[in-house]
Amino acid sequence: MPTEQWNDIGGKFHPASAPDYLPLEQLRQVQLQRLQAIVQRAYKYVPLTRSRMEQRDLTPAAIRSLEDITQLPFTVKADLRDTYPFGLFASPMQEIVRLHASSGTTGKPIVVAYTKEDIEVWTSVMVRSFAACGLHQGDIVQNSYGYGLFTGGLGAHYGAEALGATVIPMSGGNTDRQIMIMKDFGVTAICCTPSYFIHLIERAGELGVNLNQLPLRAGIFGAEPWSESMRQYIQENSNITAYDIYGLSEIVGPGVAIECSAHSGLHIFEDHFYPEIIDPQTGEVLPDGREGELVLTTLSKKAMPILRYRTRDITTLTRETCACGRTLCRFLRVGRRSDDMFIIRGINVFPSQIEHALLQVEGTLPHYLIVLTREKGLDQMEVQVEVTPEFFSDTVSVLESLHERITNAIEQVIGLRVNVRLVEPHTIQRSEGKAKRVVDQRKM
Ligand code: DLL
Repeated sequence: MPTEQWNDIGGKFHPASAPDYLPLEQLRQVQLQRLQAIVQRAYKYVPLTRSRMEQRDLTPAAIRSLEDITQLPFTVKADLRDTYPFGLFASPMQEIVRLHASSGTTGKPIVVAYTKEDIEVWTSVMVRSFAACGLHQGDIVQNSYGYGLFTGGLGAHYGAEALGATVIPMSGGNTDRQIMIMKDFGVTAICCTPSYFIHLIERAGELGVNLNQLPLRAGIFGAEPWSESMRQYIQENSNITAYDIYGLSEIVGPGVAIECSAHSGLHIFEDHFYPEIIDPQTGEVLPDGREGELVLTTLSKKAMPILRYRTRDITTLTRETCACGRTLCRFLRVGRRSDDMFIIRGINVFPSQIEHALLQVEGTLPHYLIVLTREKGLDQMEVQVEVTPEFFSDTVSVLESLHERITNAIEQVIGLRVNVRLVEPHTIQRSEGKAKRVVDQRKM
């Protein structure tokens, strides 16, 4: 059991966090038992899993060790779409107490289901997440993740409440009101997307509210990729500590993994979500320390057990001991997905690379949009970037030199000279949830 020395939360150690510190042998035992049970369940109740296992001459008895997981077939997003709406459920509707849905890029959403026990597990991993970020009873949590079919709002809500904190169910949007409440209610922690928090910083400045003087001390940011430079920007401009929270609807929602006070990767709640890293091209499992696609298996989901889900999120796993004392393995922040990459004149580019380059240059704001077009058969890329009001009102030569520095910074990162357009503050549309960074007009 952890002692006070692991108490990185500035409050009392939360009992729900005990599984974070399980001795490894015990953790592996729990994982194996749960894996065997979940494979049984999926095989018995989910026709797609059963038929895929049969095609491979597999029965649940094949899972004798954790390594045997590699024999199981992968699950991909299209499987959820193809079985829309309820085809992957392993519980009868009478036992399902909640449905959420995530908007797909095309057509129908994907639907996910929870039994009462699933909600309890989800709540427990959210409690553990908040505790790892130093939140505790007495904290006032402004929950600005969207409530509704998106898992962010209710996931964070249940967790913060079960932690014993006071929850303000704000949902996204209505920015001025968010700032008023943050100030008047003495909010100590906020949950939202990092891009929305940047919008809040900016709007607070315009309204004359100094975030540095508020009791706000922590932000639990996730649902979209963000960079280390973005963290620095946030921390410098609001005097809070920014934590990265990761999750996806298909697996549970937020609360799959969380940063601790060491800020050196996100701890996966391995007792409920079993991680692997694969080569996205070949599907081969990669050893720890190699970058690849994160694959997750739900170990305790009743309503919708998911085996070896290909997240498309690119990261690296490490099992090295963390300074916080948790025995859970970690992955590095997810900076990109294997499918948000775009190819421009043969060069693979990720939006996170552009973000990183922009934030290195003084005078830019973390609001940008990448627009891809095709002119006479040739791909063009324009990066629109907002400039601080001070720079924007400066002389033409100052702007020209800023333009040059940005163009060079991007060229250094991606190896291509692209068109940069400096735009006035507030020109790029703000998001209340996940930010849209790329507009691809090439197919039109
Ligand atoms: O975004 C769940 C969530 C809500 C996570 C609130 C964190 C906070 P989906 O809408 O299904 O679920 O989107 C899942 O978002 O596969 C990643 O590509 C991306 N994502 C989520 N968290 C992070 C993060 C929620 N911390 C997809 N860093 C995932 C990078 C993230 N990407």
